[in-house]
Parts: sequence; structure tokens; C-alpha cells
Amino acid sequence: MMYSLHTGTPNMKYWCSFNLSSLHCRLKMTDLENSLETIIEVFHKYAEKEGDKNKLKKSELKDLINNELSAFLGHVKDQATMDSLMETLDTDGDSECDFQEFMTFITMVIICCHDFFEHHEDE
Ligand SMILES: [Ca+2]
Ligand SMILES: [Ca+2]
Repeated sequence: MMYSLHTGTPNMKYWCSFNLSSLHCRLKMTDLENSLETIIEVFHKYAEKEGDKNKLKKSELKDLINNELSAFLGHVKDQATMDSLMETLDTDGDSECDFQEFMTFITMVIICCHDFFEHHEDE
């Protein structure tokens, strides 16, 4: 399975898929590689529950946040929060969150998280 890198140049994309296809990464993965694989696995675990198996509908995204990101983000209870989150993430307007759109979300979360820890290290 190939995932395009949103910000990568075409050559970077080719380089990644070429190296992935050799499956060296299966031999002994680093912590970072394991973390990246976990993101892919978690996305698919929730995306395949209902409807399109490669996209998160609003309820799937909500379950993912509440089950997998609650220590960082708390629990999302109200519909308005989910509506506006999906609206923000859904750049192609199909009312679902595909993997690229999900990665935008993960990027937002990880940057906030990084800023938070960096700020707290300074104190
Ligand atoms: Ca789905
Ligand atoms: Ca979408």
C-alpha cells in the first residue's frame, strides 16, 4: 500500500515508495518507524468500521479521538465540536476524513503537543 506524502516532492515520494517496497523496514523498525506505522494502523482500525473503509466518517473520527487521543485532547462530547473539526479537516468536501486529511489533524495535534512540552521545559 502506498501513501503519498502531502508535502513531499514527487522524487521524495518515489524514493519513499521504492524503499518501502523493498520491505527492509519490516526487519527491525526504529521507534519513529513504529510510531508512523501505528498512526497508519489506528487510522485504518477506525476507518474500516463503517461505510468507506479508507475514510473516517464523523462518528469514526469521534471514536478515534475519544479512544486514542483523550489524554491529549480530552473527550469530545458535543456535536458542534465534531462538526467544526470535520469541516476544518475535510479539504475535498466529501464529508469524510481520508488519510491525508487525517495526517493534517495529526500534524496539528503533534505541533500543539510539541509547543506545550517545549514551553513546560523552559519553566
Ligand atoms: Ca469508514
Ligand atoms: Ca474529505
